[in-house]
Amino acid sequence: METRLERLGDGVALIRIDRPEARNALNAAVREQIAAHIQELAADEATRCVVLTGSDKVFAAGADIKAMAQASPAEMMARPDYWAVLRAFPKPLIAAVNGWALGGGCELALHADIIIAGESAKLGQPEIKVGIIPGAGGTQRLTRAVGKYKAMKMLLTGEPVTAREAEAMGLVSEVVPDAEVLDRAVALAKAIAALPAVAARKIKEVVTLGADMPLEAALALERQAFQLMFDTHDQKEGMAAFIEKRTPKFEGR
Ligand code: CO8
Repeated sequence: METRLERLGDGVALIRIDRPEARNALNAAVREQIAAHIQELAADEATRCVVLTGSDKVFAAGADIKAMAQASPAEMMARPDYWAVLRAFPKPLIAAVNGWALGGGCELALHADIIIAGESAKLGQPEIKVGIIPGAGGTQRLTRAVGKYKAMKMLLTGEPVTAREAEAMGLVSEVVPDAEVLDRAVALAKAIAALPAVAARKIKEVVTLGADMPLEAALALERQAFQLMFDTHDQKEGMAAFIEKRTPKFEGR
């Protein structure tokens, strides 16, 4: 297996990409396995938050160039869209990035809701250097995350940015020492997993869908989700606990 799924307890699962001989390049097997893990975790009641990581040297070096160098457009079109599973994943997803996150690897990180990067991490969209363009959201998610002028510079030159540059442009949530990336991501995941799960999912849904809607429609979506919270156990419990000055006991419903 090129990936591993681990249950860390406290509502957190960890997916590791482990294909060191190809710098975690995302061949069909890796993409299929990630999609299978994500699908399993989406259906798993006990999982509240997921961390996705690579190794300490590389998050992922992109799509597998060797597996597509001779491909025809029809063959590329016939490939399963494993990314659809990630796009539809309703639970918070944290990318823990050490080393290179390039091309499809950077796009994979961009599917996450929070990105924790190590100080030595480098993120980039080098597709232009091999004669293609990003194909899993690099022209769209990256531009929405950092704005046209930072995105264009990365996309048109293919040059990566450092973790600190990525942080300054809003491409990562937090930069930490390399050795602390996974621990920090898992600690954040556990903190999120301990909070009301319905609210977490609704925040993800409203932020993600709302980003592509006109403001008034997005605000209406937010209002409806906000109102729906008042039908959850965790809203009643959270507010009662605040008023009674005690620790809430959230049940994820
Ligand atoms: N695909 C296939 N093999 C790769 C890839 C890759 N993306 N990256 C590295 N490898 C292989 C190398 O070919 C080499 O294999 P071998 O030992 O057989 O020669 C091995 O991994 C080690 O690579 P390096 O010697 O280059 O390792 P370094 O540590 O010196 O460098 C780098 C690491 C900087 C990550 C370097 O390997 C690199 O630049 N890789 C290519 C990065 C790149 O161009 N990525 C973009 C690919 S295109 C893309 O992602 C399009 C996305 C489209 C949609 C997504 C669908 C999944």
